[in-house]
Amino acid sequence: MPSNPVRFVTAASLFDGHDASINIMRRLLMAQGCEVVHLGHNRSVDDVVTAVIQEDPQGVAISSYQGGHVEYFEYLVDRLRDEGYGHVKVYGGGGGVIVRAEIERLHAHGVTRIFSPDDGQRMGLEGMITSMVEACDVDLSRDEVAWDGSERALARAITRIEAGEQLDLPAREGVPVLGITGTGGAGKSSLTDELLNRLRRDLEDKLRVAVIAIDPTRRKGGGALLGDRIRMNALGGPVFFRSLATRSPGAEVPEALPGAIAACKAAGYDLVIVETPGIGQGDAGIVPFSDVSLYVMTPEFGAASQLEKIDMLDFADAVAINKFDRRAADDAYRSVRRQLNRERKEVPLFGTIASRFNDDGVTALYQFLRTKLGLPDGTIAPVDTQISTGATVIVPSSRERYLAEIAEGVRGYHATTDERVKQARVRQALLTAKDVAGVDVDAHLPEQDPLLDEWPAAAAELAGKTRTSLSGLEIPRVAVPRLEDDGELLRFIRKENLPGRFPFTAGVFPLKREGEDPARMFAGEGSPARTNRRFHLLAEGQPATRLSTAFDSVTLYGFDPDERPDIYGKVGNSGVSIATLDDMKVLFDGFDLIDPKTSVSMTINGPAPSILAMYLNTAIDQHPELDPAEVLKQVRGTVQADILKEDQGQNTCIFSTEFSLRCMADVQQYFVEHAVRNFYSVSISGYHMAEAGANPISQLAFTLANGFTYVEAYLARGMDIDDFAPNLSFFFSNGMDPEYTVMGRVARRIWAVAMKERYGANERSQKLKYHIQTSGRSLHAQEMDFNDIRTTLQALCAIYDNANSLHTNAYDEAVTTPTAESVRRALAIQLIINREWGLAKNENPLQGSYVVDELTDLVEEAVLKELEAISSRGGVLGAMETGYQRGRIQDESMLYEHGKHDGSIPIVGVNTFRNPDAHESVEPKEVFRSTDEEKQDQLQRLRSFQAAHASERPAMIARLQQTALDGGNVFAVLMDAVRCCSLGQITDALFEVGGRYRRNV
Ligand code: B12
Repeated sequence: MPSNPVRFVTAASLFDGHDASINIMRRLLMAQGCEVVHLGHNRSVDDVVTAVIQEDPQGVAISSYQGGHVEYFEYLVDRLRDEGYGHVKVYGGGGGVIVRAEIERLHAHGVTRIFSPDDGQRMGLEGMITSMVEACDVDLSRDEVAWDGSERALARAITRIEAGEQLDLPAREGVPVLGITGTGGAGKSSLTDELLNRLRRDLEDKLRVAVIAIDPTRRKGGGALLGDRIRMNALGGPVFFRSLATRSPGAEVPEALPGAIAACKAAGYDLVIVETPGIGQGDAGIVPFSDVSLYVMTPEFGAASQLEKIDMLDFADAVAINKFDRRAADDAYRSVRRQLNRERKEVPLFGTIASRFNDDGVTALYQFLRTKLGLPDGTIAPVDTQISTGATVIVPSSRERYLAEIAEGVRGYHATTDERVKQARVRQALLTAKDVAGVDVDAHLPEQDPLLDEWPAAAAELAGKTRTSLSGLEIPRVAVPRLEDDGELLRFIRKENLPGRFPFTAGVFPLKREGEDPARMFAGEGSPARTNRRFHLLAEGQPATRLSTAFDSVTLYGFDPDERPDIYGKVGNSGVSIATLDDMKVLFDGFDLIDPKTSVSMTINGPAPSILAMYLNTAIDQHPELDPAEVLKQVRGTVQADILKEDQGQNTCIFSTEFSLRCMADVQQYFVEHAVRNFYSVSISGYHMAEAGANPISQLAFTLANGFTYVEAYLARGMDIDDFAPNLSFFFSNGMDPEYTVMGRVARRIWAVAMKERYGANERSQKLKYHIQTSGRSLHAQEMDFNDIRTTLQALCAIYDNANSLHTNAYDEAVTTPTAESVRRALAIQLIINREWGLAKNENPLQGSYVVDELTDLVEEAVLKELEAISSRGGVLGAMETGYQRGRIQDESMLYEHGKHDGSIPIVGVNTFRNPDAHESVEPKEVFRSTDEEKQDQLQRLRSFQAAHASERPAMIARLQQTALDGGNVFAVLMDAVRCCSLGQITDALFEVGGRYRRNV
């Protein structure tokens, strides 16, 4: 425990969603008594420096995995020094990605310490954190900053006030204070952010606003998560934001609050907003400090009698029922109105949806508060409602229980199976009795089950379909069960069946495609031209061209390359840089995108519609002889585009979730209208959640839940299930745990049963197809050669389970994107299994194993329970609002990482069977870094594209924005827009009409 209050700012670097390690570190920092201002992923140097200036911490801790770390950390240290914050210690890590030479360079430049995986193993997780806390345990309140009203002076003044000092600051009267409080989970910080956003726009940044956000100090350990800043998109300009911990257990407001407010006033701010946590319903602690107070609640307060216990309903100047899109919001509104009317008729009550972009309920609340606080009128047109209107409904409330109903449906299916099995057995027994003893059984004889009638023909289809071993044995491609008991046979048919038959447990195709390995290797590096060469290398000698595109981080976040150091360093690292349609054309040069043997997958999510539009236009331009409509019908591939798992695991969200979901549906609608049948509009992914730390059950349950959410959302948009379900695909990670053996089996069965029984979908729609990538997190920087062994086992699992496509990771996974040499070895792993490995001649090796059957049932039941758990939180979107999935994934990640570091999970070469001769991990001979020349070239190409299309752009951007505002199909316009706008230009334009993503802890 530190002797001074120690504060840290934590984040993942710009365009970097790898937050697994920083989430662990920030939790450990809190556990060791620190106050942590967590900024989350994708944070620019400027975001971090601004946070340092306003929050006045002793240290910052950053993780950076996606390349450009040298530029990022050096720029950070320089900026801090320039701003007068050279005393702030800078810590970082990025696994094996930051190689030893780079660590040395960064230390020499002034970074306090970069922690490598070797450090982690040597010092332990707690050890690393203790060393940081000890070094930062200094009393900042002793260092006075001369009072000039600057952010720096104000921030330090607050630090000193928190330490109990009495400061003599100029008093300023007449500055209004707005107090915001409410129940936990009511969305107070989102609402505060939306109010700030309107204040800034409405008053054109003329008003200086200070925000003080309070979070409780933990009783145990004294640490605090200061989790409001991460939610704020409206910071910048004339806004000062400071997070405070209560520092005394049980208090709603810290003792320093009055002093902090006075300091903000003294520094010349025109409005002070104080946001406090609602600890109990009874608390109205904020009232004495505010001129105007707002109480925020949700429709879910329970029985109307609960309202009598809420003190704030007696004191607040305004009440907002946030999350007004929840079920029974209208009833809640009436009950609260009634309660208010009893005592204080004049108190206005608002219904707001702060999570929705440009919500008119929030605008109404804002306009009321503006008047009440005595602020000047602004430019936003007045709204004449008190509650949100025209709420977009993603999943209609009448279907809110979809996940629970699916779980019930699957259980019901199994119950029916048990019943039918019993009948089949009775029938067989009676017929035997009749046969053997001549008993007259006709009166008791159940009907023959039709599935049993169909069986002999199904089994016969496979007769003679064998592969010959070197010893001359005929190995069945699909082994048919040899069951004599009708009950057992029926159970097999209902629960398993042969591959290609409902419920598709063993696979969605009767037989594997011959002459086409399921290999699909993920690749992307540097410039489009360089990646194009890698693609040709991977495709060489393969009967089919199956490419998978990794984009660099700048592209993943929908931006354009730029000279700014924290952007520049990332151009062409960790993937290929694609900013324009011209880049896309170079990327796929020499590949015929409508060849039936060519299919391309693209890992892109936030800006997926723009990148997809570039891809489809590339295919169209490759074939000037064909009608574009014809090209669209033929093109084959997948775009990941799964925004739900982005919020839950991968973090490349850029637009508001609601806008992203709408764009996904626009793409799907466009596919339906243009008969794009061979392209998957989404790859519903569990991979990223697993790599972020989710265990296999959570991975599977969260992914299926997301998949069913898309189904519900598209149905609600009026699309027909069989028009879109075949465009959905899935993507999982296969790690080392036992559950991975049955991942595909469980996924296919649940999906098929739900599709058939709940949604009445046809057979094509019932088939769940998925890609597997072996687990990256299971590969380590230590004893890298051993990684291939892990990958081989995971690949074997995938192939046995009939995955439809497979990426095998390279042994240097923990350090670099694969080199030509390492990727070749990785590809060899799956080729060896497919072409050399004996049992792989058979295509259903898992069927009939007792343990596999039992595992399938166990995993399935665990997944169904999780679906119910999500359902009870309001479905996937409801659970996301409270960070349920993220929280679960972080807990599970922590469990694994602790086990890895304390040795309770044995990892060969890492925490057991360690190489006695090596003290430091051996780094690979070659690591990938994009060259300066490539980066410059990309900038050049971007600028010339922009210049060439400068005149067409304004009208196109206007059309795009208008379509978004009018509710038209955004994707249809993007198909034109990519011809004259770069990726970053499109993203910027859409931010203005779709809203930005709001991060969650
Ligand atoms: C998990 C992971 C993911 C997850 C991230 C989930 C999440 N929310 O964090 C997912 C699947 C989403 C992902 C995606 C991508 N990833 Co990734 N990912 C990894 C992986 C497998 C593990 C990293 C990790 O978190 N490890 C767990 C931590 C706790 O352990 P550690 O890394 O060993 O760190 C130790 C120390 O360094 C220290 N530490 C680390 N950070 C910090 C910070 C502080 C303050 C302290 C004190 C200590 C500390 O703690 C550990 C102690 O032992 C690595 C490969 C690998 N095996 O390392 C690739 C890897 C980092 N990813 C990579 C890439 C390329 C990507 C993508 C860009 C791919 C793409 N083009 O689409 C995307 C980008 C996504 C995005 N959002 O921006 C590359 C980076 C290559 C490079 N820089 O040259 C890697 C190396 C894989 C590879 N070989 O290609 N990834």
